[in-house]
Amino acid sequence: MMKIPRFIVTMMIVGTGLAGCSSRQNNETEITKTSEAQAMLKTLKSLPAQHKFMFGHHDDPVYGIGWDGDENRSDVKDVCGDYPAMMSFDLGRMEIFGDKTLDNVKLDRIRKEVVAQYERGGMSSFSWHVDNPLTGKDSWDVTDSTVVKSVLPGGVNHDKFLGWLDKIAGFMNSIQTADGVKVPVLFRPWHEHTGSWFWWGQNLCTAADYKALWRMTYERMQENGATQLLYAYSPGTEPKDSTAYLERYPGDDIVDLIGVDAYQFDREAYVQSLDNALRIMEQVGKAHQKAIAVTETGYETIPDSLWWTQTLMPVVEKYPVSYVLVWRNARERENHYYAPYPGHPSAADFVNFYNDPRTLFAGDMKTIK
Ligand code: BMA
Repeated sequence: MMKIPRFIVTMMIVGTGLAGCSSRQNNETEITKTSEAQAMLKTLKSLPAQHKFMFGHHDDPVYGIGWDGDENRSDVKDVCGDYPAMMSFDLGRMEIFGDKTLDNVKLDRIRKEVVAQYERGGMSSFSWHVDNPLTGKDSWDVTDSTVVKSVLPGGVNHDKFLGWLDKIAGFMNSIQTADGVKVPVLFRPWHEHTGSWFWWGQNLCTAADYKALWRMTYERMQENGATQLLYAYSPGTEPKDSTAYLERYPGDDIVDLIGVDAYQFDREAYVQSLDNALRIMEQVGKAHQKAIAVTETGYETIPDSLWWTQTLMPVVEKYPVSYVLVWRNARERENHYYAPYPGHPSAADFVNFYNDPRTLFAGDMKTIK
């Protein structure tokens, strides 16, 4: 049983009178997750035993190849007839802009889509390509290795950064159904930290500071009452064994799902590294009782017409994954897409992947146990 942090106790006392709290509890119970978040986690964990996994796509319903902002549209749906079961969105730069993200998607639109996805039985997750709070540049600015330190307690950017976390929590808390239920979502901050291309990456901070960053993030979300969140830990494929995979793991009391972000450049290397990562994650997932998922993957432009059934499926079918998510179909950047669109050479193979009884799309979610 985890130690109950002081702020939770405070929240339990002040939180008992809050409106719209769908899983209100009395002040003898520890509030760590809403009942909706618990149900979401239960579903994620139950899928592998049913030999099923969810297919996911980033920014799926907000833009695609040749379109931007249309309603009720999705490249995935245009190809196979259904939305992905998992959608993901990014919150990068909302901490700066307030109303839109770094990929120029309005927060109002994301909120609406996350609610719609929940109501059709699907799930949503969020990554956060957060700006570098020390230099004012983007999350890929790795010119300074004191940035993580600067946001931790005692650091020059601590207060400013808590403000950014509050904005994230405020947005998450604003995603509610018409009945005032906060929609449960998977939050996946500080991703790909085993590489060194983000300011929170491997060579940019110590393991202790990275873990402290996670804990501070989690605690601030809890303090803001964002108990509808599940949390995903998502390294890249750099760790070659479970010790390396867990080197910066923030703790079982925070993390709900463990993942990997793995992209194909060379087929052999991809298959090998994804397979190795999943083998490690299967062990870690069992030992720590966590769901596992391929939190980001893909082959940019999918220049292989049989990629879905001949490359992706043969690796992921060997492991108890809850979902597999491909990255976005950029409308503003040429040749930066990871899901097929009508007429794409891999569309027919994607339909075969869709028809495989093991893959779940949004319409399948109401039928699973
Ligand atoms: C990256 C690219 C960028 C994008 C970022 C956040 O992998 O797709 O173009 O801004 O993700 O979505």
